[in-house]
Amino acid sequence: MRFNSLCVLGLGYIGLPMASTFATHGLEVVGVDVNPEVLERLENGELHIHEPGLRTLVQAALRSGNLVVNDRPREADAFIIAVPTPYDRDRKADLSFVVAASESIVPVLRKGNLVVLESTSPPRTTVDVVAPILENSGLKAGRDFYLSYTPERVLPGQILRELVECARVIGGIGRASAEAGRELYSIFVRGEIILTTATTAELVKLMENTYRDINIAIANEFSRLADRFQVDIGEAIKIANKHPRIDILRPGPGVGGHCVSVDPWFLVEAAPDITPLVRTAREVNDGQPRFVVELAGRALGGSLDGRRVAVLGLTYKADVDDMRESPSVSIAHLLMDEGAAVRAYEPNTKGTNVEGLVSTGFVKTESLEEAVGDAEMILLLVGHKAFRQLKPQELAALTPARLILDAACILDAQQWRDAGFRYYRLHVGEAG
Ligand code: SAJ
Repeated sequence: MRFNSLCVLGLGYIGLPMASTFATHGLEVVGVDVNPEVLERLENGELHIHEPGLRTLVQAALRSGNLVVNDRPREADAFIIAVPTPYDRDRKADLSFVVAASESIVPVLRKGNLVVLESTSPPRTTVDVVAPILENSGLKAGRDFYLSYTPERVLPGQILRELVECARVIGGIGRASAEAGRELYSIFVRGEIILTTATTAELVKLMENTYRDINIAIANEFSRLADRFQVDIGEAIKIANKHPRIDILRPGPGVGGHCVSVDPWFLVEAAPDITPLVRTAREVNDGQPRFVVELAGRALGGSLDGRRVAVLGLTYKADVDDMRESPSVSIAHLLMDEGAAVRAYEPNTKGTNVEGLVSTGFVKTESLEEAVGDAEMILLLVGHKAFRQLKPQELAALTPARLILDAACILDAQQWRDAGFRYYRLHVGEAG
């Protein structure tokens, strides 16, 4: 085997599972992170992120001795860059972590090494940003060392399974770089491995998340139409999806997380003149929290001022603990801006502190009971398992509220109406 040792730069949601998986497949892996707290916790076998099965995997990797952590890369056969690529206030890609990681590899880069970028990046980042930095070593990409781009495509909540089973696209600076990437990833990937160019692979990744964003945007826009025409959107989509070529996604409170709500902007930034659809879809999805708040106001008779609203769910989607870019958090802010008293319950995160919310009078409760105890309205925002299992009688015993707006579109309308609730699913009105 060509690869016996590996450095993984960035020990977040992607880098840590990746480093641990390679380590449990026999490679000597150095996991690199610039955050000393992350390193200290890992050295004690503790994790800074939550993902099903990850703790067991990381602990096994550390126990085997194949995974060690460090604050900078060491010489190795291969390097994987898996650092964040956030966007800044102007919605421009912030490549500073990719640049810093690439620079840190330069002193230890040797002839014959493979460097792989996994971070979601604007088109041409591998060619125009990473290659020139690495070439400061005096070695030439594609000739003296291999350089490829392979996007992570795993779904939070199912990372460990998808890491192994999903098809993987590997784009090289030249065919030999792509082939070297295949040799490395075929150590554990069971899905199909497709070889292409680095820029194609970058674009493929952005196309995937943009396609999802646009499809969610049309579902969200349909929910506004359904409200306008007094139709239950859940029922309408269910019927439309019986058509053999229609598959409308679920409308909801908006699009959050660190991927689908961010990546389309990389395309808009790279080619603003030819991406009006991409931009509009982003704007539609970013406008959905405002629509939900408007519905909440109407359901309460017009004004939110002084009204007591219980928000159920604060993470960006169901059954994860991640609140980054969460539409629920935006909705809580908007409700407070309108003068509502908000108490929110999030079963997947501990503690009562949500950055930016506590200071503005927001209350995050430790239990469902505390959140709904004196509420006038229940605003269901995330389809967590715990909420899908909610029974009307159980909730009725905890709260005086008999008004529920189900923006997650998960409850059985008839069941809640039969139990005496005014139940609305992304519409407000008597029809449906
Ligand atoms: N959402 C809806 N309606 C739907 C589906 C999703 O409103 O029908 C919302 C979710 O509630 C959430 C957001 O969209 O707020 C994104 O959730 P998601 O489950 O679609 O995706 P992520 O962000 O968790 O993961 C995506 C995945 N990309 C695609 O499915 C194309 C994953 O495969 C990628 O690896 C990941 O982005 C990433 O890291 O880029």
